[in-house]
Amino acid sequence: MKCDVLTLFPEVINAYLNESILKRAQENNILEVKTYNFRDFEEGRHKSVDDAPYGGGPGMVIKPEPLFKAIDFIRQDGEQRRIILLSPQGKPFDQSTAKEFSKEKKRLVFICGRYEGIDERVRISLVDEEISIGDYVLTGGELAALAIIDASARLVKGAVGDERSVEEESFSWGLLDYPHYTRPREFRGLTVPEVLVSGNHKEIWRWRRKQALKQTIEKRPDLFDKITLSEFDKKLLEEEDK
Ligand code: 4FV
Repeated sequence: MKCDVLTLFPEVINAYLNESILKRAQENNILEVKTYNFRDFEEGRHKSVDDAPYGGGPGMVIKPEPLFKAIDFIRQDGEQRRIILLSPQGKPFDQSTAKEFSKEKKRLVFICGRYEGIDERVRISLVDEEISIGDYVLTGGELAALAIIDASARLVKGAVGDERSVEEESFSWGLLDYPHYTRPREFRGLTVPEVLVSGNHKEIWRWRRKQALKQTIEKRPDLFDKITLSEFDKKLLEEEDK
């Protein structure tokens, strides 16, 4: 998975990517992330990348020139690219998009806005797709770019230690996750469900599937409505809890 991140704060991106799983993924050439400060592509003494909005109103808008020049520059290597703008107007990001990006052969270019946003001509002429990580307004697109790179890169084969942890995670079934427990067996009077220490892997699997289904019904009925219940799931949900 190869990415370019256009941002006014490359250190924010590098700081997060320089830890843990994502750091190792870069060391193992599973993930490559290049950051570009698009202020570097602005001429003029002040290198100002923003200006007042036409039509008036509060705040500032990022000018088209530095972003067009930055994209022209990175495209010189002739590599195929998908140019992604992070914004609240974008298509909601989800696990299926993460899966798609984890397999993408083209370089993913993330444009991180700041201020009120970027000049519309960037979106019209350069952007292939717009993505949102949620219905709220951030101060910048960096967190959105990091969330998308994180959720996608961890699905690349070899990124996480045990592949099962991404294959078997409930979201890959379209469900919320089942509860997780670890030692101690009893903590402040709170105990671990018997089935999980029974060694009966079939029963453990049934319990986890049932918990994932129940959690999704309770917490995310919108997600539950999207899944097709198997006969097994229907019987599981009808069964009384042991
Ligand atoms: C955002 C989001 C987001 C909008 C103005 C950056 C900010 C500022 N990006 N999902 N929600 N972006 O709020 O992706 O330029």
